[in-house]
Amino acid sequence: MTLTAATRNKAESLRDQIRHHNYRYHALDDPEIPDAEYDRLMRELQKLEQDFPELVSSDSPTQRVGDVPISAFGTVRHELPMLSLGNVFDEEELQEFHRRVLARLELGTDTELAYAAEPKLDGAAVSLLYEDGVLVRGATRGDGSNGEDITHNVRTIESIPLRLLGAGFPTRLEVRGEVFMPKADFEAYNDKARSAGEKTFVNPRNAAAGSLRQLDPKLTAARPLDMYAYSVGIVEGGSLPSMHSQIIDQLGEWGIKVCPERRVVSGVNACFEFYRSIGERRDDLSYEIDGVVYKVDSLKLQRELGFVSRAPRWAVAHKFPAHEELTVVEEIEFQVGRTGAVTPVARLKPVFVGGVTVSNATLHNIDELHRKDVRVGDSVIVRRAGDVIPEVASVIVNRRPKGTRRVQLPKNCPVCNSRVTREEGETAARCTGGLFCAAQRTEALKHFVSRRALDIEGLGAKLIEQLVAGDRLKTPADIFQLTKDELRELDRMGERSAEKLIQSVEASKTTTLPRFLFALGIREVGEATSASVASHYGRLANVLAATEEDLQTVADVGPVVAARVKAFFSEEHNLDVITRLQDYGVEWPESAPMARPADGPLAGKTFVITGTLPTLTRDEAKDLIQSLGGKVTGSVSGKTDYLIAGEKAGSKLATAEKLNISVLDELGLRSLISD
Ligand code: D41
Repeated sequence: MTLTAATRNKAESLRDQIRHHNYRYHALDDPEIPDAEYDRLMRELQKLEQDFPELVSSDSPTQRVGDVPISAFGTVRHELPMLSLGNVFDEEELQEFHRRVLARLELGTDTELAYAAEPKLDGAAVSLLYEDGVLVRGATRGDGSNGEDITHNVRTIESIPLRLLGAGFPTRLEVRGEVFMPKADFEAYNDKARSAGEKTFVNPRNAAAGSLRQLDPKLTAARPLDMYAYSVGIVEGGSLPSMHSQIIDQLGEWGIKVCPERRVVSGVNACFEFYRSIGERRDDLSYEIDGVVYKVDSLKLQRELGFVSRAPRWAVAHKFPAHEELTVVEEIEFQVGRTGAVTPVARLKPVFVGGVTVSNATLHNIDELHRKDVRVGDSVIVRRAGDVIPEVASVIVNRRPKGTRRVQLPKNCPVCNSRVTREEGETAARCTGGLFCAAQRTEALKHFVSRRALDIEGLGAKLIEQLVAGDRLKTPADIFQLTKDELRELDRMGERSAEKLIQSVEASKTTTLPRFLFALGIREVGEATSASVASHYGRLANVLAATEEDLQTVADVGPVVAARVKAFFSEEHNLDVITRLQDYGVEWPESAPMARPADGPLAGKTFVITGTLPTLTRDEAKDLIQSLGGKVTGSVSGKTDYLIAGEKAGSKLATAEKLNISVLDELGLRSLISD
């Protein structure tokens, strides 16, 4: 092969791109492209440099992974460089890695070498220096040679011990590991940011890296971060075991958190088996991983193997399919849900991500769409992790074509043309068409027949859409008037399927009160709330008769849910549907309402709880009061006897004071009970 000018230019262009992305990733914590795309650029460059070694220059990004950090933090020079990890993407590349290891060690090709196998956490690598067992310094990995001093921030992470436990540790010990934000905390953080109209994190890794680099440690402290150790650096004034796996175990005994999913496996096939088994459980793990890592377990063999250009020859990362990929937005549409919420959805050029082909991604709500400023034609990163709905994580603004336009919230419903409005303080825009809107009707019906509601098997989404379009279904009650003959006239509906459907409609008539309440699709009333309301009132008549105030005495029901329930049952057409459903034979066993002690020490008294109490949660306080015969409601009024106020009590406290209502703290409540 001859080296042409075109190839030379290609290599230079790849280097420029990679340098740019290194800067975005390492210095700005704001990567522009998904890792998978970065890996492809890097591999393309590596391939070129392999084919044409004369192309390799000492400043090529292949010769150094990462980039010098630029920041307001002090610099820490890593006395021993923090190495990087090579990648393999399939079984063949893994076999090749293993063959190279055996060949270098001059071991036979059938040697069952011991590897330490561990999940590869997707967070931020850090170094923790302990002197005489005391944490004296924390640093980011940076480019591996120089990191940033983040001592104040790592000190706020609860699972990082400020002092090692036990004894026998080297006088200087550098622990290396990965700081991460657990998936559930990441989702909760983003949900909260989204409803507050604030910027969200693109993924848990960014959340961890961004949190570690807060200038104010108080901000880091407020982020739910955790860490697992994966190796050591400096070891002076003492010694450690001779196997990697034993060193990690030892760190665990000194109080450092280590990953519980680690295993020592024998041979390359066992490595692959580990990869498969972790891959199966990937979505169930509480933290995000992007692969697994195999390390030759023996330190003696590690030393023999050494490293090339900053990556050890004795370790490799085996990557999982990416959770983030690059694609193009072909269209932005607005979908109307069961409760009328109008949600922007991106139609995408299909892309394989997280193990499936994705062609739609949610944009959550109009504010989020505007904050990210996603436009038709944009190159975007889609993210699909676990069972989370695929979402547009970010836009690559500098790849935006000319002539794109900002997307506006439609003034009218795309389905029924009713006005679209936004209530004060709500993130969702809503179609005002109610059940007149075919989309809301369709979604309400899908919900009504779903597995956790009336569970009508065979009445799928496509069928409901057909029946709504043909005006055969307007309300859930109409389902029970469908006849076999009219079903048979529908597309793809044979005699037998029609027969079976009629049977499952018939079977669904015998249900339970919690299912029935849930099936009605009252806003904010999910499965748990339905169950709670059902067991509180025992029979539907009691639910219908309950006042808003009384509804608030149900466990987990606050003022918002109580208002939604009351509003639903105040609508004449909803009551009509319920009557018709019962007329057609929908039934459930009824029971007596939950016993409410009428003679407890708090009988006849109405309480409101606000703020944070020192030892009880609000629900615990509510249970306590109710178990003693008291009533708990959500808002302060003339009927309130006591306000139980904890820390950060707000407007309710002011109202109570204005109305001259007795205010007690938790201690006051307890003494009221013991009187
Ligand atoms: O969980 C990880 N992210 C992880 C990263 C791990 N389990 N082990 C690792 N081992 C190494 C060597 C083999 C170099 C000690 C690593 C990393 N390195 C690593 N993390 C970031 C760059 C390299």
